[in-house]
Amino acid sequence: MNERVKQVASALVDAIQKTLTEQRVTEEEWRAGVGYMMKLAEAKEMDLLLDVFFNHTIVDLKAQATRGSTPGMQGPYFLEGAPVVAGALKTYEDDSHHPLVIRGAVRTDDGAPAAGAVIDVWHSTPDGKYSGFHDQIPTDLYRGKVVADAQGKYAVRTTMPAPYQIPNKGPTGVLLEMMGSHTWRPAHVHFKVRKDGFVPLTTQYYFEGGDWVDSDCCKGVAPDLVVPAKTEGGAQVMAIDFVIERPREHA
Ligand code: MBD
Ligand code: FE
Repeated sequence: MNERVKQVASALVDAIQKTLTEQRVTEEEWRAGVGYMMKLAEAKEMDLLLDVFFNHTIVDLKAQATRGSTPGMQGPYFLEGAPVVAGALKTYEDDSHHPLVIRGAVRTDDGAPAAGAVIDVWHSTPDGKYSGFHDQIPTDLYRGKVVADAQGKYAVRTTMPAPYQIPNKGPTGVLLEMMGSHTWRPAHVHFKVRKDGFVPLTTQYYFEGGDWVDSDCCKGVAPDLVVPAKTEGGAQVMAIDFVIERPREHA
């Protein structure tokens, strides 16, 4: 027996049973639902579907409790082993997409610089794919670990990510469309900021005025996570200061 699993899983089962009853779901519809879940597993989209519908709920709960920066969704495309990069993420060699500079500082919850904090940065290719997951794109492209200096400052160059479309022919995309939603996420950059003794900060940021910022199919956009449009020397600038917090004694 596991008390927590019992509590949460029992509540989920109750909620589903209640919905099946209220909606007077037929046996035929039930079978279609079971078939759908089988297809989801076969297409290896279980994590995608769960992220699309529920990751933002978990993140909203985290946001209510943090003294650090606003958290965001991790999404399904984080890889733990990204290379440490100096100055720039590796991109396609012929990537002529608009340059992007991401820079700012990492501080701790008492305002001190978070020297040596490690920031995992990852985002889509210019054609809206993720390395290591789509089209056999090598895993070291468009992702890397950026190390903050002694003042907590960091900067990294890359190229602009593109809006990301949930694979629209897979089971997740098909369901979203049957539910009357589109399958697009606004262009975004993912971050995971870590330093020993602090709670890891997982978040993602969006570009003001970008397509789908107001109608993200994953409902991941919080006002704090939209950065103002700013350009400098021909590059788009994403200026982000992060705050990481110490673990609480009574979580
Ligand atoms: C993504 O790129 C993403 O960030 C999330 C949260 C869900 C699906 C695709
Ligand atoms: Fe993403």
